Amino acid sequence: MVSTVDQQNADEQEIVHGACPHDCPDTCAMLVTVKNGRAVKVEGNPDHPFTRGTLCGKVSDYLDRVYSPDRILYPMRRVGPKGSGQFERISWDVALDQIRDHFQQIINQYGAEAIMPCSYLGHEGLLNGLTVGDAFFNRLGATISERTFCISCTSTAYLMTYGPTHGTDPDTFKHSKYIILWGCNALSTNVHLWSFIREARQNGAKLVSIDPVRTRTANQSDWHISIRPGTDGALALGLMHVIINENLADWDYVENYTVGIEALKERVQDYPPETVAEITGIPVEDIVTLAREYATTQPSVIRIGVALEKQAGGGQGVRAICCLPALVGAWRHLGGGMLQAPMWPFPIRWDVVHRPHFIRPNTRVVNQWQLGRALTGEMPLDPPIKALFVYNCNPVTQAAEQEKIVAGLARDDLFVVVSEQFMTDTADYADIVLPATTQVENLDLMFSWGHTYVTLNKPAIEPLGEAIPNTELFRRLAARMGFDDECFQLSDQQLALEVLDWSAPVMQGIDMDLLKAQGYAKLQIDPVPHAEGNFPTPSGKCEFVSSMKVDSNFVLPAFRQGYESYEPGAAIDPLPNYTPQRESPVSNPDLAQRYPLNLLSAKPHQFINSCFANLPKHAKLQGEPHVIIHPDDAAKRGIADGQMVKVFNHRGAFQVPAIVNDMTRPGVVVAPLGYWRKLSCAGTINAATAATFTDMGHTAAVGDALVEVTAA
Ligand SMILES: Nc1nc2c(c(=O)[nH]1)N[C@H]1C(S)=C(S)[C@@H](COP(=O)(O)OP(=O)(O)OC[C@H]3O[C@@H](n4cnc5c(=O)[nH]c(N)nc54)[C@H](O)[C@@H]3O)O[C@H]1N2
Ligand SMILES: Nc1nc2c(c(=O)[nH]1)N[C@H]1C(S)=C(S)[C@@H](COP(=O)(O)OP(=O)(O)OC[C@H]3O[C@@H](n4cnc5c(=O)[nH]c(N)nc54)[C@H](O)[C@@H]3O)O[C@H]1N2
Ligand code: SF4
Ligand SMILES: [Mo]
Repeated sequence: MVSTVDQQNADEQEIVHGACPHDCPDTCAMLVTVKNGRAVKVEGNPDHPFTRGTLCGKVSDYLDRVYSPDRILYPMRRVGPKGSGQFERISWDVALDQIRDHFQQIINQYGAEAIMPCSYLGHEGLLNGLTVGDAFFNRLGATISERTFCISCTSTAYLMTYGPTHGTDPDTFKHSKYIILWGCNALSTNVHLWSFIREARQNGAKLVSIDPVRTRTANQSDWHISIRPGTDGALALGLMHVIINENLADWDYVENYTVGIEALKERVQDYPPETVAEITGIPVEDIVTLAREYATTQPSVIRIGVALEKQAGGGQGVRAICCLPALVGAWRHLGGGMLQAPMWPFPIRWDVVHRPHFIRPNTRVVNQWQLGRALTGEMPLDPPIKALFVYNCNPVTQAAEQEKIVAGLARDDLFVVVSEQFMTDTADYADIVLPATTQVENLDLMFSWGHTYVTLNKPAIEPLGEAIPNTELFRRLAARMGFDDECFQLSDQQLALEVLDWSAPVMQGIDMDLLKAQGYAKLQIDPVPHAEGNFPTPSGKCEFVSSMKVDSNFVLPAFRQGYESYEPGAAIDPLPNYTPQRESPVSNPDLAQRYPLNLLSAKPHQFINSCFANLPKHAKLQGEPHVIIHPDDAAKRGIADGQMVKVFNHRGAFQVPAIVNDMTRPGVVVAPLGYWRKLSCAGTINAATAATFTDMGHTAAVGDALVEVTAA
């Protein structure tokens, strides 16, 4: 048992409490063994009730990342053509001077909005993560970066129904009797939840996986329901049709703790199982059986993944799914209800992390999914973007419309700074590259979007080379720009004390001393929060008909540097509905004629997004980039297993070997995400995806993409 931090023993070995920094719901508590100043081992903290002593296969080799010979350890400037990857070492002083001079010149000529930050959750920490640059860029008056890469759409739909509740605590999944993983490949993407699911199954629970692909999770489930992509809203409405019409609802719960049942009853009449079977491709009997089993086996719980939101109607689809647990009264029970992302109760001080008081009225906002459109001028911007500052993010591989991003980054008149650990596809286009620390080299405090523990990460070793934490980067930049505001003077230790509201009821009994001693602490939350309603919505009830003021342009301020105002968009139906895919035979028959296959992207098992894809051990375990195609679709095109194919549409193309396998549905092809473009044959999946928004939260509908596949 490790009960004190930095336990020192006779041979100068110490164990330091850490936390995995990656963009993963599990936020594992790590123990880092340090010997003579060098980290020699990372392992999962055995005491942490969610980590349970193991790290995943990616991060158990974290030290390969830390000590990789490819780490960026010094500031560099470009000496070859844009994108050539030719750089020379410079000092921090020269790097900061050059950034200040370029910024100053751009501000004088075009105004500060010509500068755009670009960042995401490459680091998940409250100090070094999503919001680390916000105070600086808000103070600068730069364009506001709208960062909706993940769970913006899902969260909007969830909040419309339930408000900011943690929902079903994942720690209680072991009490469930019926678990639905809905568009969630937990064995790859939320692996620590699996041990709780395993316990539930040992106690007799049934596990259902709803996924167009027979993933490793679907394979391990008791029942895999293969669904046509983007039709989940129709399935949920169809399930409610059966539950309501067969009188399987918990009417007492509905009457006392929900609003809008009459409207919902009427809406679901449009979705009888026969219609839903047509839309979803799921047999009628399966729809009916699923509805009956789900309603009558309690406690039941639904865990939704993130891919659901990447469809034109993804938000309303998630809204419809959200209604199910209230309809059947699953919230009454320990281990019953729904899990989206239990991050809502973390008492984050948004005023501290964003410093929104710096934001000037009417500051321009640009969405990062649409970076390619913004950089190439397709999106009319006045002033144009003249400088891009990238940190915690790798847009070339991760954002949609890759060809446009690459073309935009190649602009000679665009000044690009990239803070990174490695020379990513994006860093190749930098004018200035800055070295960033890894997690064992910096302090951080972690929230989680997959459990309800706060975790402390203490630095275990000195920073390598001249690498610095993101917090220090923005302190240095602020000083160089002459910003003398107090917030830019705060040390990491001070920030750690400021970013959370330690007096919030959920933090009762938790202080920094406890975190230093134990490494983590569980928020004080109710394990059965909604047995009697109590939802944090305007009505205090689950809202089948939502009263939340949202429209298609609403984005949570957390995803836009704390900026609240936005241009009104299209109205959103306050009652869940089903919207067909944008790129489908139903909505766009001409396009479907030319490009008949739906391209999906899967999160890679051995990488976290694009992190680790450049490390030899991880790349070997993950295997070659590929596309999975159903045998019927392959036969029609004369494609053999292993053959090199071109996957393409009007937006772009990538080339990979085909895997011919019935784990995917006819009409659906799947390619894993995260492979680096420069380490791939030609392009990667985001060459073919679209940056067009879904119905909510300015998420890009990257799963709603039609392609054709031919022999290369
Ligand atoms: N190993 C690993 N773990 C990760 C990550 C990683 O890159 N690698 N990334 C992390 C991040 S950032 C995130 S957001 C999460 C994502 O976690 P998940 O949401 O679990 O991951 P995805 O692979 O995006 O999608 C899950 C499943 O949804 C299915 N799917 C796609 N479209 C649809 C649809 O329309 N309907 C239904 N029902 N299913 C659909 C896919 O086939 C896939 O199997 O994972 C996190 N964890
Ligand atoms: N087609 C398609 N596209 C997708 C998705 C999809 O399902 N399909 N998923 C989307 C989702 S859910 C997500 S979350 C995004 C993820 O998109 P990104 O957040 O861009 O993905 P990462 O690969 O995690 O990139 C993070 C980068 O940050 C760097 N980094 C890590 N730590 C630090 C640090 O401390 N300092 C600095 N300066 N840099 C650091 C890493 O080295 C890495 O290169 O991708 C989205 N893109
Ligand atoms: S990537 Fe996820 S599962 Fe792996 S160690 Fe980090 S938090 Fe845990
Ligand atoms: Mo994500």
